[in-house]
Amino acid sequence: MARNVQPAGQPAPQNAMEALTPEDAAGQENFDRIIAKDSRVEPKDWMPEAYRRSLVRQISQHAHSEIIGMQPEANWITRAPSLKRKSILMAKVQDEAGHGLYLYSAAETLGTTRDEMMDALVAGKARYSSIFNYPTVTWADMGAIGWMVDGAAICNQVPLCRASYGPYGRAMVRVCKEESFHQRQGFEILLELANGTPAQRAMAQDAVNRWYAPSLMMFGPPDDDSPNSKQSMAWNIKRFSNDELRSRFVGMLAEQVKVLGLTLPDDEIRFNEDTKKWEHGPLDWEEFKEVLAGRGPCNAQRLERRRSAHADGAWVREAAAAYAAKQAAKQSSTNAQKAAA
Ligand code: FAQ
Repeated sequence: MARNVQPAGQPAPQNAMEALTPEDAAGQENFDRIIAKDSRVEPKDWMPEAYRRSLVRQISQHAHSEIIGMQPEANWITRAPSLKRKSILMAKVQDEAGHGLYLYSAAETLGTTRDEMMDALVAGKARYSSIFNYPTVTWADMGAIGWMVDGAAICNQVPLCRASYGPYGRAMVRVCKEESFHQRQGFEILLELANGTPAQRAMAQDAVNRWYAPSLMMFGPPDDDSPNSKQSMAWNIKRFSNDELRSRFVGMLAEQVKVLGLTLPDDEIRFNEDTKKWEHGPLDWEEFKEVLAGRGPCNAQRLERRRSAHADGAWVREAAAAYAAKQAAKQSSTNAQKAAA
């Protein structure tokens, strides 16, 4: 497969088409046509190296988020208040593992191995969503995560079902179906608590208060501080800007919180009739930067847990590799026997 091999971080030549081989120039033309038609780029298609890198960046971060995102909720499986809640929570956490696996597979189609991605994660070099660096201190946090975190994930990911890269868009379709169930189960936990004893109601309100701002920050920095958005939107990977999606999410929360009978910890939420957009109060972007820099409340704990899970799983990887090698040897000896017969 021919590739535009312009190294990372180097400016494109003045006349990029002049610097391309004829094969690459034809590939670029085909790629531009696919994007202009709002069609799909598939793994075997030629693609610009920067497009490939940006997809690996986004998809691998997304996969890592799903995997690290299992931790805050797994923390409550043994303490779920009933067998029903326990089985729902276990299923949800398993779903998140599945999402991580679809996404690693999608990233692998771009030529990056799962081992490379996992090594970057355990080495602390890879990003994952800021949201998973906050602690889950009460059972109501399971409700708030489902309603707000999965809700934010849905707002962000439904448009990604139309991402120009085929394997990513297709993975998102399935992920979004499962996220919808996750959101509803979270909403239902909060609804039950909100209609329970005064203490349960207070616990639900406290969880909503704590998860509100971090869930809004999941959409990424404000548009004028988002270095990747413009190009990602030009390539039809992202369909809407970070602020646009955040505004839609606020509108969704503002309506649904009424059904819960709870409140959002933000007096400045309003629908602006002129812009037709939902507005919210200021967010603490310094806190966001601290979390991204690895200094959030649970960053160290999350990474340590992932490292030990990775080390504990070494024997499984070794056993699977040994089994695969045995099967391959068996197959090649069968092939050799057939060829000789
Ligand atoms: N956390 O230029 P932009 C879930 C980074 S899955 C950490 O705006 P972009 C399911 C960004 O990577 C949640 N880092 O970047 C679940 C970039 O750094 P880089 C994950 C963040 O890519 C629920 C830099 O800041 N979802 O919740 C964050 O255009 C419950 C500048 O930002 C996805 O990953 C952040 N919040 O837009 C699981 C969705 N925001 O790479 C378990 C796919 C920004 O240049 C339990 N990803 N950064 O070093 C996306 O849609 C985009 O990548 C954005 C960021 C919107 C996250």
